[in-house]
Amino acid sequence: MRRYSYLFNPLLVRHMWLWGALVGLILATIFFRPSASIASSSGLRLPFVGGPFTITNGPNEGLHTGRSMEAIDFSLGANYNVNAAAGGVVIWAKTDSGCNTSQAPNYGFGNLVVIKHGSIYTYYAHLSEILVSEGQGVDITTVIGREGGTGCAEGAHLHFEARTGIIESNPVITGSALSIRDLTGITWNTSAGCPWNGIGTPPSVACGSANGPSLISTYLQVEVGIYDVTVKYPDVTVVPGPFNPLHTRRDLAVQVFNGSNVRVYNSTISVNYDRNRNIFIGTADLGSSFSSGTHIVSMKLNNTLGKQVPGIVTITQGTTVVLPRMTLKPGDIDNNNQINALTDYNILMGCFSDLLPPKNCDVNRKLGSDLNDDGSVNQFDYNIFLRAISFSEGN
Ligand SMILES: [Ca+2]
Ligand SMILES: [Ca+2]
Ligand SMILES: [Zn+2]
Repeated sequence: MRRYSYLFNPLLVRHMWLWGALVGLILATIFFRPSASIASSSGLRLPFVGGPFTITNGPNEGLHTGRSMEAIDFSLGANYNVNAAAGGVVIWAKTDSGCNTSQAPNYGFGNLVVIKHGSIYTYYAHLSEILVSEGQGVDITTVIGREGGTGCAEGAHLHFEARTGIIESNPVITGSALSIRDLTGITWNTSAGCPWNGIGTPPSVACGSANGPSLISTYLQVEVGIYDVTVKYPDVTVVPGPFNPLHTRRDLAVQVFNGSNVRVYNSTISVNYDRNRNIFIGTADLGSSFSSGTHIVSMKLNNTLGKQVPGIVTITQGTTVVLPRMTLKPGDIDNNNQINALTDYNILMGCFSDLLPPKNCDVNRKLGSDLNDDGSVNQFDYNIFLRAISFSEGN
């Protein structure tokens, strides 16, 4: 939205939906003013590639005036690709062409996507097109939609914000704003007083520019399932269910060795549960100076055995290599890369709790022993463990 028109624009009235709907949010944010570094340190990045693009409204400006809402409007160009700001899971992907003060589902946000990144949620509003579905795991290479002007928007722009503490069944009108004004790539027009503090007269020029990252890095896209939780033994075509993991975001250790058997990548990445496909997906960023060639790749989830991707993986610099889906074996509760009938078993039995409380357990042991991630350590986990011991993967 163009800032200097908002003061006298009847659209402002139409935009009262926002403030009316966000009373809870506003009250919450009066008492919650996050430091400017929260969003960046949480791993968010600008949700598009290339630039620089104009920032038409920053936090506090225009239709975002006087609130801690921290939304930023980017003018990328109509139908420009919008990427996820970090890896996560889509919890909201709803079309809505209305511009009404109190109308669900999106209360004027137009076509809206909300992505969950652990405890942080990012919002992408007014999209011309939505390209993801709810429950889908996404990463920074995923184009989640295209810039548009749906809902209460004077023209095409990307309205982007981040919140925490939302109610997932109604993210549009709940939650507390997170600061995103310091995302890498944003240059504010500080001489014009941007980002504006909401006091006095707002600046009458574009408030800055934003240069999205390029995707010239090399990426490994990974997909992992877990035996007996997402895939039964030994037939990988049988998918058990329902699997409702408590933790939709997990850590995956990824190692890459080059043709000379030198380890050239060793990092733990986040993978996110894709409810539609019953697997965890994620992306390892190998950096922009990765050398092309043939490689060996291995990966390990917490409490599963590590496993090598079959065969040799050809990785070409500047591309995204999609690895074959891997299925990992659960039961390595102490993460020493062995499933041991004594040590791992003892931890599991110490945390076993059915009718009686656990004998010897703590938070980490319980997390590791809860092989099906349902919050309890009981006969289900015990059975998964026994099958893990009895089925050799021959790897
Ligand atoms: Ca072990
Ligand atoms: Ca369990
Ligand atoms: Zn906006």
